[in-house]
Amino acid sequence: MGAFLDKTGRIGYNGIQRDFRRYIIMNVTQKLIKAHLVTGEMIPGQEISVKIDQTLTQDATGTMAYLQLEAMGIDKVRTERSVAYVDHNTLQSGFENADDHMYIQTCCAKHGIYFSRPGNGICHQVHLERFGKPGKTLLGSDSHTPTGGGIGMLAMGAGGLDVAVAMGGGAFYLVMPKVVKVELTGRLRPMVSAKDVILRLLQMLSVKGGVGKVIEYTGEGVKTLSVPERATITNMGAELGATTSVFPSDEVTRAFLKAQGREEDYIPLEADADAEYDETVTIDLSSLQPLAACPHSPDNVKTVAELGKMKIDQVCIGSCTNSSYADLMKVAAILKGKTVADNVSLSIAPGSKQVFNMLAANGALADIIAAGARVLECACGPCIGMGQSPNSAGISLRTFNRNFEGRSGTADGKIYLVSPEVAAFSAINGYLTDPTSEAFTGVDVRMPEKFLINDNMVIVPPADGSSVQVRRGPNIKPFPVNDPLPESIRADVLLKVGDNITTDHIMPAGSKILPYRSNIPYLSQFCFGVCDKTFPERAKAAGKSFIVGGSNYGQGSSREHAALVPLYLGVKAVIAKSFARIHRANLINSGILPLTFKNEADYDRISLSDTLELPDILRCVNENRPIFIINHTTGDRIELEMPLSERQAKIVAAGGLLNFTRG
Ligand code: MIC
Ligand code: SF4
Repeated sequence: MGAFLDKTGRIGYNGIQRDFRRYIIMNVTQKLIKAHLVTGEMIPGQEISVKIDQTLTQDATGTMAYLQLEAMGIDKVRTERSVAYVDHNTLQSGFENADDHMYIQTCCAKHGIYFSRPGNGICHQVHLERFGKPGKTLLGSDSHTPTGGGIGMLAMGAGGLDVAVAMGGGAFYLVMPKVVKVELTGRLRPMVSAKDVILRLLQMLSVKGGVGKVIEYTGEGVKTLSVPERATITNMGAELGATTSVFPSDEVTRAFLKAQGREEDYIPLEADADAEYDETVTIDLSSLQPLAACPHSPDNVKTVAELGKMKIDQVCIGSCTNSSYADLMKVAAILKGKTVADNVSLSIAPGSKQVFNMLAANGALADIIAAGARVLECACGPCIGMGQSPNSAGISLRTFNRNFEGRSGTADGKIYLVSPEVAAFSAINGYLTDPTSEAFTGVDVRMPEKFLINDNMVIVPPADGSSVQVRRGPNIKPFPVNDPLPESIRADVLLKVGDNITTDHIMPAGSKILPYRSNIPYLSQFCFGVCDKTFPERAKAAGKSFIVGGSNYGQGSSREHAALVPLYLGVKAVIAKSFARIHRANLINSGILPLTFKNEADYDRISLSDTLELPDILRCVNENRPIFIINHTTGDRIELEMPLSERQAKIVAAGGLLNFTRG
């Protein structure tokens, strides 16, 4: 026990003499897990827990995480570094968002958390630049936390409650993942981008291809990718449903950290020569072409060439996937001296103040402005529907990571996910453009030797925050807490949905709703609004209900609101073909049962409005007995499954993690 990663990136063991250190053949993922393992065995499929070194929150999930931290009675965070970012709810069209920012800021001062002020940038971009460290674990209340895998971190997304527990020094529980080796060979051709690498992988593996897996990149091609390029790839690994994605930490990583004035944070970390993997995929970087994910799923990928010169209405450049200095320098070079086409609205949101400042200092921003781009603040912005919704049935090209139906704020908007190169050329031409077919290739952006470093928008917490008064505005309402699991549950099916339901379906975001992330009763009116507007009212009236879903239920965001709001509305269980990782954990944490069909075909044996009963469910959970449900409407008896670890069974029986931790 007591394994750690030493300065050379090897696993060392405390209490064993240096010379006798065991040295076992491992891949990067296994090394990172081994060095942080608290409980469990590293056998894929088994529950393990790991120590968390760093945490991050963003404001849309952060308020809930800090309310939960307070409810757990934690005075001061026990991590090496915890950072709270404000990047999602930066539109201040009323008092709500500003109130939430104030709440988070004062909470940070009280509990020892660094506070990244609004304007400083998108959490994942800033964390990569200023705080992430190879060899460390990072847990974030945002599904794109795996961005940190770009510098060799084990970086995972989770619900706010799990992040609150980690801030209090508690371990993070997860299923030991399988490790997929993605062998990169060759080198990207000019105008083909890191975005095309991850889009290709999504095309190959699909939005559920990564569930229960870590995607680990190896091979000669790795060396040809800069840290921001690697981060684009690990960021969008979230769309594969993967637990996380990781690159080795090498000389490229060292150069990045050095340029960020943090060379001392570097350790090398690579897979041992004969390391084993559960699966292998090979991608020849030299053979890739510019790609686009078509509406409404990140895995609906086609080549830009085959889509042809489609007329477009909007282009949005930014988001935590593609808003680095290098990305925006490429965009500026393409836009220089040109004008955005008459039929196109182009918006650009730099990922961080560092990026924005550097573009301003070197004149690239002037080129962007001169071309007619609408420059937005450094924040998530249009990616989460905070403004820039496209026109009716509008076609929008975005360098973002998600194109779920309705997420842009325009119900019939058609969103295509593309690289910065495709986005910039298309904005000028007014139609979808394959950049490899353009004559202009004068884009050769090098990583700067030194980034512009100015952390003045990060507030360091006082050593003793005990006298700080936490300021709570009227937008902050208490969050719902479940009752312990009853002996049996009888209720009606109030919603039946299909495959790949996203958390954006369950609990939409956007500028009208997002400001109410701290107000579950208000939010509840919009639950499943995209699928069935009558659901909230019917669920409230019924008092308790079941939801039936298809496969990969709950993919996408880490927002625990997609569990807390159903909890508030009385949903007792979701019966689905399969679940996405973070959402399943959030359901368990809320005490909502995540049940799966033993035989997927039984999905057809339950209809909307059927009355179902889970007899003796408490005993089944406590004693790990087979679970079945009775369909009183049809008389059917349907076998279900709910594989829970011992700890998860206790959480579910207690009615959620908060009840469980409070004892
Ligand atoms: C997203 O991209 O969907 C978000 C908004 O960043 C979410 C978090 C949230 O819903 O607040 C995520 O990815 O986890
Ligand atoms: Fe923000 Fe979009 Fe990234 Fe989510 S995916 S963190 S909304 S930029």
